Amino acid sequence: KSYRVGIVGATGAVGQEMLNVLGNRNFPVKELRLFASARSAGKKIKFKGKDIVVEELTKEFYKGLDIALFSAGGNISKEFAPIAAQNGVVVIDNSSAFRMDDNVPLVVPEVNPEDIKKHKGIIANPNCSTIQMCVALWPIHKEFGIKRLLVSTYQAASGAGAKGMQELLDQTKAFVEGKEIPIDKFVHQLLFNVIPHIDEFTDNGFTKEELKMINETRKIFHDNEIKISATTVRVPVLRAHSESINLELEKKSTSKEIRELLRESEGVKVIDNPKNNEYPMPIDAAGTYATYVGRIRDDEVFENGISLWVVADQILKGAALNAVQIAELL
Ligand code: A2P
Ligand code: 11C
Repeated sequence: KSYRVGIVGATGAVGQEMLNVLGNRNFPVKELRLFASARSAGKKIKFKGKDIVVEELTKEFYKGLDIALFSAGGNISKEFAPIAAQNGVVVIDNSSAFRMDDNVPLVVPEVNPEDIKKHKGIIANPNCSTIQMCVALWPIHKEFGIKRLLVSTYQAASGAGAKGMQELLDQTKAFVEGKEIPIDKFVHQLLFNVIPHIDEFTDNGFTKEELKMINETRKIFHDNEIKISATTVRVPVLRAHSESINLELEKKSTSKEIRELLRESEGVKVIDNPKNNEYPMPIDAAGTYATYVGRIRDDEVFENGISLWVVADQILKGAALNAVQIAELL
């Protein structure tokens, strides 16, 4: 069997990679349709050597589709995803619009694939920084139980989409040419800076990005007992997010055991040879599918403490790849 697939937001950073991942993984596509704003309508994009013309997204877009992959922002998802779902199209939505909705499964295929069965037309793809953390921590949680989790992120410009990456490049060019640094997508200059602010601030002082990491992880793990705190930070990296994670575990373990466990875990690659300067870095993770873990160490800061470092291409595993993996499970 093969499927009629639509990509909403096909011209965006994630949409483009959805196209690549569908092709690279030989997803059984009978027909592929691409949707974006009126600005992009008529533009041609290649899929498996053939040109596909981008269509403007309208309320009729769902007709003739089996699956729709959405990555055009929360407002577009809120408006168009329910229309598709009500008409029998299964939506895999990369935005934050429906993630915490009780009727919407929130799925990382390496962690909770069985949740897909409960869908009522919409399946949510988690936030990128959440996905890579869940892939790395789920095997540890299953085996040793995570009681407390502290995470600080180092998130690339690509998290803000194609325009985010372009802004970092434009700022670099302006700096080299001695021109005024353009600031638009990020609230401050990102070049030569770090910005401890991703998404909007909420009343409790945390940003929405931080709350996504906390709440989505609990939903995906089906565990509301884990104590989680997050600080999410934008860094002047083009692509791939990094995370520093400190864990307090229920059961005693050693860094050696954790390293061996992760070596056997689905979707994870361990790179942990600090004596040879080998550890995961965003520059190496960019463009690849795995979630990389390194710097695994016993940490006396907590009882049964373990610290580690996690890196993944958040456009791929954090978005496009995870969405296509969900479609494959479907
Ligand atoms: P477009 O390129 O026509 O603006 P990114 O996350 O990289 O910024 O990409 C956002 C994606 O969402 C793009 O494909 C963009 O299309 C799409 N998009 C933005 N606004 C709309 C809209 N009003 N209707 C349909 N697609 C939209
Ligand atoms: C970032 N994680 O890096 C954000 C982007 O909830 O899907 C994804 C926002 C979301 O900026």
